[in-house]
Amino acid sequence: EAKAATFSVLGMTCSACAGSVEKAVKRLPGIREAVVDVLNNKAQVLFYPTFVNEETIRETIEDVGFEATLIE
Ligand code: 9UX
Repeated sequence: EAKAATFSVLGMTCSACAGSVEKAVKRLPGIREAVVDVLNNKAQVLFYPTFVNEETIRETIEDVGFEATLIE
C-alpha cells in the first residue's frame, strides 16, 4: 500500500528548482508520485514503504540543496 508524506522545502526560488527536486525524488526506488510546489514550499510524495522511507526522501531533497522537513 502506498503511503503519503508531505515535506516543507525551503530555498526553492524558481520552478526549475522544484523540477530538480521532483526528478531526484522520482529517481529513488519505491516512489509512486512526487509533486513539488515552489509557491508553497512543499513536496508531496506517495511511496511504497517496503522500498523507501520518509528519511531517505528527506535526505534526497537535502542532497539537491534545499532544507527539507517532514511535516505530515
Ligand atoms: Mo531555481 Mo535556478 O532556484 O539556478 S534559481 S534552479
